Amino acid sequence: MKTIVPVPVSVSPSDQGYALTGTTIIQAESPEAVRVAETLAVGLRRATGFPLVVGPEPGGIRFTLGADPVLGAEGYRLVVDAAGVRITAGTEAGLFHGAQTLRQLLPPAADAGTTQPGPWPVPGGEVLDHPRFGYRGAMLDVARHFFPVAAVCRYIEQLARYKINHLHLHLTDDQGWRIAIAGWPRLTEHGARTEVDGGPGGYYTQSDYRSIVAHAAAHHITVVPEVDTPGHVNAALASYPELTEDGQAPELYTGIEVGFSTLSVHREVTYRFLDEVLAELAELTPGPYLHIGGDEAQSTTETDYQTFADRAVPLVGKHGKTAITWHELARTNPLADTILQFWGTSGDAPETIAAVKRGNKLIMSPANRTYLDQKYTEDTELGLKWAAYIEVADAYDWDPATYLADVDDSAILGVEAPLWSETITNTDAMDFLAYPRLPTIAEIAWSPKETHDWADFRARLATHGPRWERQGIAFHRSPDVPWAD
Ligand code: TNX
Repeated sequence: MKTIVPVPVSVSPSDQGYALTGTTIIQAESPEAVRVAETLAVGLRRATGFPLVVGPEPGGIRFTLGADPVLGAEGYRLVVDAAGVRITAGTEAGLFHGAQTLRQLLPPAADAGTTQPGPWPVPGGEVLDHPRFGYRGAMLDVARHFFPVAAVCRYIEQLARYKINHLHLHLTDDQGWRIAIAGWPRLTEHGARTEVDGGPGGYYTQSDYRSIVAHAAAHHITVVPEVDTPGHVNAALASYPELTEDGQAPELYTGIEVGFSTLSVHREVTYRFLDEVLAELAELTPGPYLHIGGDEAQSTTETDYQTFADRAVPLVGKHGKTAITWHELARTNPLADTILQFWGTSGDAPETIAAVKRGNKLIMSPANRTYLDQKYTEDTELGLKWAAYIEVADAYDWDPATYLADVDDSAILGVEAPLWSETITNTDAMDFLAYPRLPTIAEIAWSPKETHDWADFRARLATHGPRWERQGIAFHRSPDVPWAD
């Protein structure tokens, strides 16, 4: 049982294990348990070739829903002995996370996409588990390079394995607007036509977006859509010149500079635009959050930035959602329920710390620890390097509650790992940057602080390499990790 990532709250191994066979039944009675059992069965049938029937009769794997105050909204207990595997939780999300742990207890061959010979032992013992932070996120930038629905759905499946429960989609930037908005069709008819380096770009229809949201929901992941404002808007300005200060549409942009575009903060049409875009996004998005960006607004004057923030943040609330913004917006004194996503590289962040004192909560994404788009070392090929070189040990070696002075767990909603896409165009490239750092940040977000131990972590992480190989994940073979064969 010393293989689980993120490491659980407690693990007590025993030598009485269980093995899946061709007659193993997955027992589930409530609709919640049946849904989780079916999802697990689909995953395991491929590799085992077993029927793994789901039903109410006694079975070797059993999912039970039952109140248990220790477990909270997402916790679970898992017991493995000679009689079988029992997973209990107070919620469907808890059962789902327990099923992910069970997958990690099976041999790596269980992750293969084709039938494998087995055997299928599950080591004996008990796990008690629940998360440190309720928000465990990953961000994917689909604006710099566009990623089709299938690539996003594949990422969702990967996130779920490591108990990440929010997918932040960076849907708009200078290089492209990637979500169809019915009232503003040129955003995608024109503004989605290219991407970094002049590739074809692309966008999600509203039906595409709904299918991403549904796939995420089936994996207990909440989608957080971002439209970045008032900067990072060249694609919108190129599509609707009335949103610019001088009424002139700029050309589409395929470079990787930042900070050169801004919405006009003085024209009423800007706020009608944002209001209508947020209305459609709120309608398409069942989750509680809309992210409105706010980063690197270097072409917006300080007064204009303040004016814009004062009007933009309440528009999110008007549509029944909670606003998330990048931490720069802290200096505008936003409404206290606004969540700030911190992406700085040091604890020197007085405006963010002051906002926390006023009641704003944080999502921690310090760029020198959590940015999956930064290079591992100067010799690894993909990625940028403005924040840091981030090897696995660096991604692991920090604590969200000591990064900023006076910001402890109570002020932190959670942790998120952003994957910016200036240098990546396909799923192999996503894999290389995300693995092994995505599971590393997932452990920082889920596991209790007391479990933090590099030697233990790298040994557990090493056992995941063979799993990723079976899943077709092109990971970085970091020299920090003693990879298993
Ligand atoms: C900074 S971090 C940005 C993005 C870039 C990223 C590249 C942040 C909120 N803004 O516009 O893609 O660096 O690492």
